[in-house]
Amino acid sequence: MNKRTWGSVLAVSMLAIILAGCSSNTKETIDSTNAGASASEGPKYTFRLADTHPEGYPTVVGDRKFAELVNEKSGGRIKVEVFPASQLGEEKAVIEQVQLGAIELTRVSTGAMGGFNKEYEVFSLPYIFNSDEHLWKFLESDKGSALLDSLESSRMKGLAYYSSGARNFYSTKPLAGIADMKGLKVRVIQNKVNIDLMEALGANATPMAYGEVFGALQTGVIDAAENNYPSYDTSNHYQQAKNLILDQHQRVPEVLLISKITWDKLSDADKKIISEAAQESVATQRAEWDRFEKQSEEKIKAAGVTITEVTDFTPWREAVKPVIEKYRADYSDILDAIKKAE
Ligand code: GTR
Repeated sequence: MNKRTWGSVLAVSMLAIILAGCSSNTKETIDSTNAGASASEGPKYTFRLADTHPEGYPTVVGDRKFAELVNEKSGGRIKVEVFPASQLGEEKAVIEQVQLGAIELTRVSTGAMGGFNKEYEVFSLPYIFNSDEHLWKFLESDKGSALLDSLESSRMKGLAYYSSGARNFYSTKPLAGIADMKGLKVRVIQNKVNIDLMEALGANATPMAYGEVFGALQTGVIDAAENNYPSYDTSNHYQQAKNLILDQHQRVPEVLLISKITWDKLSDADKKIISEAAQESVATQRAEWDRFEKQSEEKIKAAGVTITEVTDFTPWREAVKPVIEKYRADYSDILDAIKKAE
C-alpha cells in the first residue's frame, strides 16, 4: 500500500469511528428520554430468578411466563434465567441475597417474608381470609398493592402476588381433629406469628428450611408440617406424613420480588417492562394453580393418605383467636382492609 492509500484507509476508519460514536449517543438519548423507543434499544441485562419449587410447579410456570414476557417486551435485551428447585439456596438465604443484589429476582412465600418485613407477617395470621376469592380481592386492592411497594424499606420491591391456596396440617401421627395437635412437633416457616399459632394449638413450633422437612419427618426430628396440596405432593412429604387434616388454617400468598439494588439501576422504560410482565404473568400462574391443585389432590387421595375433612371450623377459629388478638393492634389498618374485601 502506498502513502495515499494508507491516508484514505485512515480517513475512512476515522469517519466510521465518529459515526459510531454519534449513533451510540443518539441511542442513549432516545433510551433516557423516550419510553416509547424501540424496546430492543438500551442496556442488556441477564437476571437470575430463584424459586424453591421444582420445574412444572405452578409458581415456576408463573416465573417462566414472566421471563418469556420480559424477553418479548424488551426485544430480547433483558433475559431472566429461572433457577427452580432451590438451586440458588433455600428461601431465607435467597431473600438475603436479593437484598444484597447478588440474586436479582425471586419468588417466595409471603410467610418467609415475615422475618424480613413485619407487615408481611399479617399473611400468616390464621383464618383472616374466608376463600381464595376473598384473598385475591384484598391482594388486588390499594392496600394489597401498597404492601408490594412497602418492601422497598426492606431493600426489595414486590412485583406481583401468585396463588398458593390454603395450608393444612399433616402428621406422621394420627391427626383426626384439633385435639391431636397437642404436643406435636410441627415444622413451620420461620416467623413470629407461626410460633404463636402453634402455641395456641398446643403444638411445638420447629422453624426449618423447606428442603429439610422431608428428612426431618423421616428421622422423627419433627412429627408434622403444614402446607397446601401441591407442596405436600411435590415435596413428597405425603410419603412420610400420611395423616392430613383439611383445617385450612392459613392462606399465605406467594410474591415475586426484585432486588431494590437492581430496580434502582433500571430506566423508567425497563421498570415498566418488568412490572407489566410480572402483572401479566399472574393469570397464567393462577390458572395453572387451579389445575395443579386438583391434580395434586387426586394424587394424594390415590396414594392412600388418611384425609380428615373439617366440617366445623369453630373450635379451630376459637383456639387461635388469642393470636389474632395479640397482633390486631399492629395490623389494624391491614386487617380492616381485609375485612372490607370480604
Ligand atoms: C410453599 C411455598 C414455598 C415455601 C414452602 C414452605 O407453600 O410455595 O415458597 O415457602 O411453602 O413451607 O417453606
